[in-house]
Amino acid sequence: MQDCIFCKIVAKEIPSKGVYEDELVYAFHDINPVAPVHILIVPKRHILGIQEMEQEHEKEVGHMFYVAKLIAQKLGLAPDENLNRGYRLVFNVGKDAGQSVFHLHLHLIGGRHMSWPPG
Ligand code: DGP
Repeated sequence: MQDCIFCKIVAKEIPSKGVYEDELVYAFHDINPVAPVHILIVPKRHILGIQEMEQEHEKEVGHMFYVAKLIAQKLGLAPDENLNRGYRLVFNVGKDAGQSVFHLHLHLIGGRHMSWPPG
């Protein structure tokens, strides 16, 4: 999609620090990390956000979670047998929730202790 920053990142027209890529998704480091690890997982196909998700997008959205798990394992964030460590997976949906880029993306955040509820 024209003028979509994440479409341009997927197309490598804008540089990014990639960590994973396959036919459905691309994952890269967030430019403005909120934790020691902050990765964005985006579908290659332009989807505005979860607010515009259709059933036909289930494959991509499900895959985004699986890829998040693989990246978290690779980066040493996966919970151990006592469920210590861990990470957070977040979709911001709409402006009140903090969505600022309107191309679907899953935040993978970790490497520090996190509190609940989020701000
Ligand atoms: P959200 O607020 O949920 O829409 O998250 C958008 C994220 O995208 C935000 O954490 C900052 C990140 N971001 C915005 N522009 C760029 C960019 O050009 N490169 C990278 N790597 N991240 C970006």
